Amino acid sequence: MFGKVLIANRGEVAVRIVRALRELGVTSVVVYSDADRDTLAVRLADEAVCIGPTPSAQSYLNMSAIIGAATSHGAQAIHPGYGFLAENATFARACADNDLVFIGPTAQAIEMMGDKNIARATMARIGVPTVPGSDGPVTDVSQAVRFAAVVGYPVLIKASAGGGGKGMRVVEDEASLESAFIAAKTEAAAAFANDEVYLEKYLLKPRHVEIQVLADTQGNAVHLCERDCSIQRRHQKLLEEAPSPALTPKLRARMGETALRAVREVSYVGAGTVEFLLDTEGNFYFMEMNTRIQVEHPVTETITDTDLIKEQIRIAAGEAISFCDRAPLAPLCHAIEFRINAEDPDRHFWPSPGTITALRLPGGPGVRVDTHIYQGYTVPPSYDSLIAKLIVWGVDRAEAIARGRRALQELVIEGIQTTIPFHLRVLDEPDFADGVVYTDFIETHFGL
Ligand code: MV4
Repeated sequence: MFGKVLIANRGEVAVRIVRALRELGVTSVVVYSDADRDTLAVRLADEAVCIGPTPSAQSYLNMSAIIGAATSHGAQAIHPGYGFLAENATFARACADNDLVFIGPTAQAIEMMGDKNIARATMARIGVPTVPGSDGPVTDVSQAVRFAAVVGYPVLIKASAGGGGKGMRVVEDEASLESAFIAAKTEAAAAFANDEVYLEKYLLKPRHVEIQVLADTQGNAVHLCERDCSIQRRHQKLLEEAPSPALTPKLRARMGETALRAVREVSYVGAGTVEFLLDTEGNFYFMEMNTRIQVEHPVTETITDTDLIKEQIRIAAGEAISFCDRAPLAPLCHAIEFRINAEDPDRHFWPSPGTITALRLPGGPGVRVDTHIYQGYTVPPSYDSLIAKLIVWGVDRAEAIARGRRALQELVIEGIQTTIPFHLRVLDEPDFADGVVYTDFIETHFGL
């Protein structure tokens, strides 16, 4: 095991990683920007080092400053958390070049999954179901017209370098294909410096179901069931749950095995997530693979009784997955995570930074809160608006929902606006209670 690990992140995930390291008996070093001097991770970590000014380009994305801090503080490994440098192949390589272990997959695996078109082609080649579409990039309009005619409208133009909903265009008919194709390419070029696009049939009313996987360097690979992330607003997840209300044990086993086939094909190592769309007939299609630990990992930790951050660290240190001979194939309970953002749901979810004047965290049975906030903490305007994750669980979905409602009512955050009241409205929707959730849920139920 490592003696010292550097955490290249901030906020609740930095706190989460400090906790895992402490339990493993590993010394933690957290980096921070000028804006984050007074944060909980800085207070809880064994060591802390300022790596630059507030803008993330000069701090949390500053590779040389982070690697310099790791080297000068004697860390053997770097945990990137999520966001920032977590899926940056250049950073993973820079770590290796400086004799530092990047706690995550290889640069090669990050690169290959980062190109959504290559990832899709690789999955199609090994028989993982993909949405009907172009086999490869679409380079001119006439080619797009031909593919669209074969798969049928509506079609979706996606950027190869995109993902997470960025650079996508829905096309309803041939008349609008040319302008959408040009717009998608222009947008992709500006956003990713890569204008390559491909085409898929656009699925109506899909659910977003993703499989958590772990693979170690000793040849073990396990899946840890699914998370249902259908409740999103403009590609920002609001709440996640597991198990998915849409899966049967048989479908779970098939999706899990499919995700593991993907993992083995690319010799994946570490924690990862294979994203699928599930259509209304129970067909599932590979979307993309996230080569990082995700925000919603506590949902999986809860339903499988595991510690994914500790497993990531163990795997990076060359150890085997601690439970690889007894991976839970069925969820032990039902869990829901509510993302508490410093945003005003009454004002188009506009960011609401500021000082937290009063804070009451919920407790009692089936409640976990992952957060870096405290009374008197000032949420800076400079970063992501996630300030807490409330995770609740129960023996079944109904109990988890009741606990969620109860815990959201106990949770008080004063001084800023948050997404707490919006979550209560979601829980009150009859369709949510019935598990009838699709990726257009927020749009259709709230007009947002
Ligand atoms: C799709 C789709 C429908 N058909 N692909 C959005 C993010 C990216 N990961 C994939 N996305 C979608 N791809 C086909 N062929 C609908 C979406 C989509 C979506 C997916 C997951 C969660 C929320 C979503 C919201 C809108 C669209």
